[in-house]
Amino acid sequence: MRSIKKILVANRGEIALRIMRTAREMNIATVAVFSEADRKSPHVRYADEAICIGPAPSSESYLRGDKIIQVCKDLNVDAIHPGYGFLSENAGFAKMVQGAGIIFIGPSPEAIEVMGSKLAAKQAASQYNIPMVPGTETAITDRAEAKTRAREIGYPILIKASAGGGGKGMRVVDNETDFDEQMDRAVSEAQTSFGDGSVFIEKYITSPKHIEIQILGDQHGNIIHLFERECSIQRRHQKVIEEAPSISISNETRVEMGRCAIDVAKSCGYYGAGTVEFILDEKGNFYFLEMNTRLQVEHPVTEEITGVDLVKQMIYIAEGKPLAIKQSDLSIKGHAIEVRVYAEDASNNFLPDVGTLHTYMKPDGNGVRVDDGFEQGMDIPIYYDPMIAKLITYGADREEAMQKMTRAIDEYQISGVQTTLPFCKFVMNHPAFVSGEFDTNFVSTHFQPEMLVEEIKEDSLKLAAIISASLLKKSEPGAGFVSASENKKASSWKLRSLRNH
Ligand code: MV4
Repeated sequence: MRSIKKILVANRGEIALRIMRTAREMNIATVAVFSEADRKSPHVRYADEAICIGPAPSSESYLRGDKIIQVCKDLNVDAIHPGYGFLSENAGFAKMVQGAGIIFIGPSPEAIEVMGSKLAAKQAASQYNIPMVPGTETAITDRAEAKTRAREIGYPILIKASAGGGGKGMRVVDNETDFDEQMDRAVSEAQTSFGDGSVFIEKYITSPKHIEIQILGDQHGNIIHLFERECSIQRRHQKVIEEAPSISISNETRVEMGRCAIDVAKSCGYYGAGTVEFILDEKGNFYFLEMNTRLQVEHPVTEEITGVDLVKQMIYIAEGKPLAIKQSDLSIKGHAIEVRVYAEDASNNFLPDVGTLHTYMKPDGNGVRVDDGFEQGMDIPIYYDPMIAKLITYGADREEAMQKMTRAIDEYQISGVQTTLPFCKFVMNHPAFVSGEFDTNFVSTHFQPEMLVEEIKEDSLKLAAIISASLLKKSEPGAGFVSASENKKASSWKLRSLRNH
């Protein structure tokens, strides 16, 4: 047991703020690191101390583990929270952190390493009774043998890179004629992308739902699950809408999936927060795919339905405390939905649309949570993921959460960049989404860019009205976009950063 008094957050944007807020609630001091592109970001102002670690490209800043560890030494930092992306699933970094006598708020380097290899993960999980998609258990070395196995499994099959993840390095093979060509491509892609050409094959489940289970494990071998998140609405492996609970599984399946997720975590001695990913086929059978060894983007929906602050639990676990929550303490209350607001133009093939947030007014009110890392007037840098915010609504049931989401999307006013909000509203009101009859093919099955024309037109009219109203207001003394209370907040932030620099 070692208590944490100061945390460095090795990340940026909304997740950096998310983590620092919990730290502050726990009376833990916070250190931000930032790149030259993020000098004016809210996460930098919010932190008690902030250090610039390099130029804009992440390879020269947020991925510089050596610099980040040096900052920890200079500022007497007890622990690093890596957030998601960047260094969060880098076993080498976690090891370096530990080696420097700093706590890594996350799993052990060994667990990161095992789960970072899909084949090693499946192998570890195979000690337990966990359903897995039929396929090869080891990397393919003999092509003729692999073809025989593919024929046994039955086409279509999927070739996956063992070192891949999030859909990278996957290839569908429809029939034996295509096998060699696709295998060559998969191996060379895996080699160039991951520096590891190991691939394996699985039966291809053509219309799956993506369901994942949140788990928490402590350093004393206790592991609990916090139910599922349904993440099927995605495009090109980028999730757009997530919700909890899933309307597609029975309570029996939920209990069984939870048990499997806990066993997967046990198989690698897991501690910290983690997510075990499954796919569900049309018949309702589920299969374990892989485990993500980080706090995920979509974690808020789990927080909403369970009332658990996952970041707080991660910090307690990192301090060596035993989990204070028992499985029997947990239940699902209500329903939560998250939409990701990306600076992307959905009517133009989701092209990233970087620029300045001329107008940025977020929704509010009962059941609405916005996790963001930007403010009005800020530029969205080209160097990083174009996610502006996560909009989360919570209701007594799914219908109420959807109603609140539609209302919240209507209230959200952003100008200067195109966003995925009109697309999210389209999904929220689509019969297939409302009825729950959707799978990972939702976007390609139900969406064409022309469908957004009306939405966007309506939106820009509303925005024009708001902007002209605010221009009128600005000419009155003491009025404008920013409320008095927001001004006060901004000035206390300013005072804090002045004290520290
Ligand atoms: C699959 C699959 C179908 N069959 N495996 C994509 C991300 C990676 N985590 C695993 N993925 C998939 N694996 C078999 N055997 C379909 C997908 C998949 C998918 C999974 C989850 C969420 C979205 C997806 C979109 C396309 C394909």
